[in-house]
Amino acid sequence: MSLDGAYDDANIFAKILRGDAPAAKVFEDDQVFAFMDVFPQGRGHVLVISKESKARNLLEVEPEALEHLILGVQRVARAVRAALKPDAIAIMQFNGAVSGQSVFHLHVHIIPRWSGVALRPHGEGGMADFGELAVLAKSIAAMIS
Ligand code: DGP
Repeated sequence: MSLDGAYDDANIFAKILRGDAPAAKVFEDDQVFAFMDVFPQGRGHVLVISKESKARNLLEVEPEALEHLILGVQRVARAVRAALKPDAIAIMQFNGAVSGQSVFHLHVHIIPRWSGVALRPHGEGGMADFGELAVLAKSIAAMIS
């Protein structure tokens, strides 16, 4: 899908928000939802999405929803740092299939990084064990402030 197009209510993140698909939840408030990426590029890979916006990408999102989203990203990234003690944290976001975007509900990746540990390729890593993701989600959630 290109940068242009209509929001599809059947996308997997919309299903997760509706409770129609499972997710290892890290954090939720009125505006944002954070959960473990099931195809993680590294240990502790979290996704943050807007609950209020139907923007498919950063170019479409309403300013107020973007403000809530990025504040949610900062809050969750701080919790990831506290829980997992990474050496660094990559914040990534893709717009359009050619950039690597595969789910067309705006989302931000939070990926903790450790020195000497390579990142798995975007969209090409295997599926994580859900039980392990649930444990990680709980440890990160405990550090949300
Ligand atoms: P992007 O390629 O930027 O659109 O990122 C989409 C991410 O979503 C990708 O890292 C894999 C992840 N993903 C795909 N399907 C699911 C799912 O059903 N559950 C979860 N938790 N993550 C998913």
